Amino acid sequence: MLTFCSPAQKAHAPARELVNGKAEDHAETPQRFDSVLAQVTGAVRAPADHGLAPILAVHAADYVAFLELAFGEWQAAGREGDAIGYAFPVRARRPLALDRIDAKLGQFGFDTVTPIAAGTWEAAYWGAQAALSGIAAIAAGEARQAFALCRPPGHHAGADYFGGYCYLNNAAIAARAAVARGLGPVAVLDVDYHHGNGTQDIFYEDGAVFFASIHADPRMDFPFFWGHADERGAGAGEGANLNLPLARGTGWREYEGALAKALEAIAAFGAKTLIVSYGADTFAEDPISHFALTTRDMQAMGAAIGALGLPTLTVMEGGYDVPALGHNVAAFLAGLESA
Ligand code: Q9C
Ligand code: ZN
Repeated sequence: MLTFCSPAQKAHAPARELVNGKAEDHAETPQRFDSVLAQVTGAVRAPADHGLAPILAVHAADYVAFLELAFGEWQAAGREGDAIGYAFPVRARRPLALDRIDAKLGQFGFDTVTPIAAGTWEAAYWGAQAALSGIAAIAAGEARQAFALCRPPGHHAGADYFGGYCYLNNAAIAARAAVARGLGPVAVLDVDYHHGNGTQDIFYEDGAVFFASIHADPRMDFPFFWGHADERGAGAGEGANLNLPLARGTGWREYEGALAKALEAIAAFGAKTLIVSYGADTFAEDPISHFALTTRDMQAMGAAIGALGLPTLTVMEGGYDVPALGHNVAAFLAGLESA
C-alpha cells in the first residue's frame, strides 16, 4: 500500500494527560509512528507540501493561527511543560478575541488530555499534508488505495477546536480536498474505537460528504457528548450522518453486523471515494479501550471495506497497544488490498 508520512510527525511528544484527577503518561506517543512504519509494506513517500489553503478549507483561520502560536505564547507566559487549558466555555461559546493563552486554550479545546507541546503544530501540519498527498495520488490515478500514517490523529478535532489527542482533522481535510478535486460524493467511514465527533461536526450540514462511525457507546466512553444514534445530520446533510454505537466488550461477530450496515449506507449514498478513519484501538488488548477485536479481525474488516471497490484513502487515527499497532494496521491494509 502506498504510504505517506513525514518524520516531522514525531515532533509532537506530549508528556502527560490529565485524566480522572491524575496526570498520566500520554498514550499518544511518537513510538506509535515507528510501530506502524516498521510494518507497512510497499512504497513510503514523504508528503508534498500543499500549503495552508486545504487546511483552511476545513479549519477556521483564527483556530489555525492559535495552533501555530500557542506553544510559543505558553512559554512567553512563563509556563513550564506542555500547554493545557483549565477553563472551558460550556455555554455561549463565541469567537471572542481573547489575549491570554489560558483563555485561548479553553476557547479552542474541549478536554485536558490534549496538550499542545513544542512540536505539535509541525507534526499536525505534516500529518495533514500526508493525508492530502494520499488524495493527490488517488486523484492522479497513481494509486487506487493509499495510506496516510497521520500522527497526531485527527477525528476528534472540529473546524475550530482540538481535543481527544487531535488538532487538525486529517480525514476531513482529505475529504474536502477530494470533493474539490471532483472525486465526490465522498464517504468517511470511521472505525476508531471512539466516535469521530470532529468529522461529524464538520460535515453535519454538508450533503457532499457522508459520515458513518462505528464506535463505543458514548454513554460509556469518550467523547461522551457526541456519537449517539439519533445524530443524523441536518439541513443539506440530513440523513448523511450515521452513528452505530456498540457496547463495551463487542467482538467481531457483532462488529461485522454494524460494519455491513455502514457499508450498505455508504453504497446507497452513491459515494465515489472513501476515506477510512482507521483506529486500531478496537483491538482487544488496547490499554484505553474495551472492544475485543483480534489482529485477524482487522484483516477481515479491511477486506469487507475493500469489497466496496471504491478508491480509498486510509487515515491513521488511534490505537495505543504500541507493539501490536503496526501489526494491526498492516493486517487491516492487507485486507483492504486483498478485495
Ligand atoms: N487515558 C483517539 O483515539 N480518553 N483519541 C483518555 C485514557 C481520551 C482517544 C482517557 C481518548 C482519546 C484518536
Ligand atoms: Zn480512538
